[in-house]
Amino acid sequence: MKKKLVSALMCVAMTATVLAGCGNSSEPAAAPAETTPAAAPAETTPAAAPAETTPAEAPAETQAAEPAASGDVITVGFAQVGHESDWRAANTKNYQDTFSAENGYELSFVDCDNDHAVQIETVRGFIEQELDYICIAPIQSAGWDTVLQEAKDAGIPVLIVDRAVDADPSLYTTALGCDMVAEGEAAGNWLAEYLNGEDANILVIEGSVGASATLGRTEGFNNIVANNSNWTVLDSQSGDFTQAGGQEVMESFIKSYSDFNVVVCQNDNEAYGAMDAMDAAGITYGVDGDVIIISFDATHDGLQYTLDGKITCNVECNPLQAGFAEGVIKKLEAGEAVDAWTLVEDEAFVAPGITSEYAVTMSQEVLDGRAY
Ligand code: GYE
Repeated sequence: MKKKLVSALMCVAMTATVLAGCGNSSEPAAAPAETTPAAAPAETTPAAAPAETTPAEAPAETQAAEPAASGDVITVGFAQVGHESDWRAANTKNYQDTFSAENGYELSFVDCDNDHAVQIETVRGFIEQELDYICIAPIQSAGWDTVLQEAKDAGIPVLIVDRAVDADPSLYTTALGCDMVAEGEAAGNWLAEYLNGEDANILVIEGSVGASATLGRTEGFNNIVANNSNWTVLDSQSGDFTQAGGQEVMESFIKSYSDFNVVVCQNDNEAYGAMDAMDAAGITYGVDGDVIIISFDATHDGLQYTLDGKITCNVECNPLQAGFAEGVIKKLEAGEAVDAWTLVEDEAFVAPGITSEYAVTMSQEVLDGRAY
């Protein structure tokens, strides 16, 4: 049941290696339709568009100046976070399927193994190779100004994908991803509705330190905690978005706390590890147990556990984001302006027998209808 990260590991490359053939047949990528022009109509970055680069800004030899219409292959570098979770594996596959040779791309995919310094150097390598476009899924939100300035000086459009950076938006072309604060708030709002006034003693297994997914989900959930005076967050520790990390943190929580009724895991893999730790300690969880588990991601296995009533609420983050990135690149190739920010929408799911204004009730049909 608990998935191993084989497919992602098979695609790991520590150097900028072309792995476009690693994915299987293309799934239809998510359509880049859910843009939020209202949120950012004017902050387009025409200077970053290949068509508008001047020789002074971008050496004439860079392929960034060649539009797709010329028939040239478009080179894209993707500095991916790593292979820490099922979500990441689905996200990687989606990029490899979308930016495939058949679709006219040469993808330089680099798994940065959750190492910020490696990720910065990876982006520098993409700049040196004069790739047409650079996609970055930032491991951490801080520390990006210098290398983003270097990419801008080289005239290479940068797409910040999945997670956010804490940097001046003029340093990159566009950003896209889920609203992590809204995800945290959805989890909290659902919990308030479900508990209906009962006390909550909460343990939080956070994601990777400094990642915007962690910061946002924590902030959003805490916004709702602040409205509920009978809720206490007993502890909050990083499980690094991994199953092993979730298990380790839960084991240590179990040693320190005996009176808790809610465990919030900031992704599905951490929830699998937390369940293993509670199983070993004889602690019951789920709709028929003593502890409510809230998870994030809503990947296939996470939703199977939700359908089984083990995870009570699972807040989605849609990993199929490459279509949005491709939509941006196509616009830039056509010399069109792009939105500064594109929201990838998501929803929440709850175990059978629960109805919620914040979440969809799980059924086999819902699970079967999912693309990941
Ligand atoms: O929740 C987690 C992954 O950035 C949204 O990263 C992503 C998070 C996702 O490792 O499973």
